[in-house]
Amino acid sequence: MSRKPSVLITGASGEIGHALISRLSHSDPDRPIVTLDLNPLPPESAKLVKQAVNGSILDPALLDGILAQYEVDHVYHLAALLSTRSEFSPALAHKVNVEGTLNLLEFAQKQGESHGRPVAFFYPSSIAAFGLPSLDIKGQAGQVKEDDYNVPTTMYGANKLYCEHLGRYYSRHYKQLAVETMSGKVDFRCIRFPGLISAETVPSGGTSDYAPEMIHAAASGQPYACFVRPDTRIPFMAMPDAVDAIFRLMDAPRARLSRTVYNIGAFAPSAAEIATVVHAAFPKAEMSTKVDEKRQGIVDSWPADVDDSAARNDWGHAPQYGFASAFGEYLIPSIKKRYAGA
Ligand code: AKB
Repeated sequence: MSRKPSVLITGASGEIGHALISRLSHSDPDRPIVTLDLNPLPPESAKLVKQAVNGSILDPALLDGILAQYEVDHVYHLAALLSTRSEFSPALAHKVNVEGTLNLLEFAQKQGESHGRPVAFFYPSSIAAFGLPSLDIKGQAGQVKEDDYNVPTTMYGANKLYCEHLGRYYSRHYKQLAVETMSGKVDFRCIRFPGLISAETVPSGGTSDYAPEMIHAAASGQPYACFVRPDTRIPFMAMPDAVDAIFRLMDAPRARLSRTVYNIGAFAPSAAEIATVVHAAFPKAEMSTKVDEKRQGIVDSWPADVDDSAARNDWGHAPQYGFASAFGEYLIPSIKKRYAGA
């Protein structure tokens, strides 16, 4: 049994988990990593963690077992059903995304009470927390601030927005009327991510997936029909910058943080601009457009770009990759290598 300060990562077999485990195991090799996921970890991640628990964040017995066995002082709660997937099973999405998050916040509070220190809790929110009412307003809104247009149209977006509030509650107002003196022990920190693009993994179940799907399909020689109009624009970020942002936010002194929830951005290309760079790198790629009106409606409700000045000022958000360098220096070379010989 280990009582060393440990990290718990839920949803660890997903895209962010894959990149986070690799970075955490190098930056802090003495801190054991415990993961909780319905799916087994890929072998390259599994060898970097102390224990990979297979199971659900909705299973209290599993969380109690981890609570008893480890002294967790960092939680990265990544498990979620993404936006497209959630629209097919909204009640299940609510269970996983909201009840699951509540379970993890309770877990963190109990851990903090048992070892007496605040538990740093990272929560990935999303541009899906926004809801722009029309394309005209989206066009006029430009870079949207955190507190504007918080009227999401999807179950996933509504879940993310509510969980941002739950985190703020656990962090700042927990049991404010209770007579006992036990204060909130959760140090909740949240980033609203744009669409993420990784060279290592292909996402599933999201609505920003058209960008990563386009490039992975081109590199692996598969035809691809993009499900949004060429003029569709939302913010994106390369995965290494997303993980870098998580590290910067988690390392920032609490006193520097003026908010619990931060927008971050890097670049905001249209689908046509993405197709052009992908085509330049893979001239034989067969790319077309077949608009899925329903998924298009979701992406149209997301902002064309975000104002991330609070993240830049408070904890030094500074993405390394812009649009040209994300594709030219990271995605295209790594993806070419990945599919070489396939
Ligand atoms: C999704 O498309 O659901 C996610 C997101 C933008 O949060 N990638």
